[in-house]
Amino acid sequence: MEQSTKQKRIFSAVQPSGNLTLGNYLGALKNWADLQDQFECIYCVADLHAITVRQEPAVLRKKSLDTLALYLACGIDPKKATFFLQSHIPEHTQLSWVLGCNTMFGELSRMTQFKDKSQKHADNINAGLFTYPVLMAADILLYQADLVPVGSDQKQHIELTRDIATRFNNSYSPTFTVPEAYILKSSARIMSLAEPERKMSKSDPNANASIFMLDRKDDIIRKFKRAVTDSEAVVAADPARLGIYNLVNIYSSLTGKSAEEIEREFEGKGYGDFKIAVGEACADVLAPVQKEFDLLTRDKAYLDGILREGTEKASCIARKTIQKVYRKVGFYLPNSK
Ligand code: ATP
Ligand code: LTN
Repeated sequence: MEQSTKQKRIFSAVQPSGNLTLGNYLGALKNWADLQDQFECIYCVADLHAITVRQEPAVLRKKSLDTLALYLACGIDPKKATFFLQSHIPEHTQLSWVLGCNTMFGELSRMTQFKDKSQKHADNINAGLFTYPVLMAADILLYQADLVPVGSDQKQHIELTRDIATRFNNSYSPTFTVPEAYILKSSARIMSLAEPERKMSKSDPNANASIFMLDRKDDIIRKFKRAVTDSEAVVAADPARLGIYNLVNIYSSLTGKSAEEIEREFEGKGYGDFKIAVGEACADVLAPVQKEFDLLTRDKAYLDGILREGTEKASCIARKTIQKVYRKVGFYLPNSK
């Protein structure tokens, strides 16, 4: 039993499109660290994805390395997991083209992230924004991943990846592992502190809406204190009361306490005490990550070494898959002597 779980492979990625948020941490990174002992893990910094919206080149370069440093600072061990930048492995774009020719326009038109982002960036609805899920499918299928740990906003993309893989396997012959999404319930969708009906997002222009993983303790507490709630003043995991429900979920994910335990802990107390407790718990969880991040980012040579090693390992797998795919679709490959 243990043998078979050991061999399962995990793939995931975050875009270096800004400062990582508490949503990225609870929805993705924290789980990645928890999974590394059970699975073979490959974690990528999705810089190709990031340019679907405009990026300042120097900032993108810095955020890419910062994102890698945050992966490591969360306790993901480079001896156990493989790390690389998406743009360092050309097979991602190669496979993306082939998969794009096996993906329907109608399928991509239904993607809610495309609809959201084209509204947000109405002046730049580029082709990459539209074909983004094909590149994401290529990321996952290239490594024959079994499981993809993500927040629930990515579920639709993983469903599409499964459809593309199944279609390709049926049209040609079994080629890709059909992956499954791995989504934890309480942290699947951390909501904005300012507009709790929207997802907390690193590209939200309102800095008070998101807690950033590198925020200082006083900023964290201030933002939680200002978080939008309601006038009932009863701490409860009630999905109809979006703001307080979100805070209970965050506190639960940070502390491991169940919703019932939290309701009991704050019975008869107002929102003020609860918000401070959530802020303190959050600052306590992020403090060691921030400390480690500071150390890591001072040692660029170490980070570059991790990338070199990871790129080499990931390239071996990627090369094998692309060769198989090229052969299956009928691209002529000369005999190597
Ligand atoms: P952007 O604002 O640039 O679109 P983002 O903050 O939505 O970025 P992504 O890079 O798209 O972040 O997501 C990286 C990972 O974090 C994905 O697995 C995604 O599902 C997860 N994630 C992002 N936001 C949240 C959230 N609010 N709650 C839970 N998980 C999240
Ligand atoms: N689209 C993802 C980031 C991402 C990803 C992936 C996640 C790019 N490639 C492959 C999982 C697997 C996002 O979170 N917006």
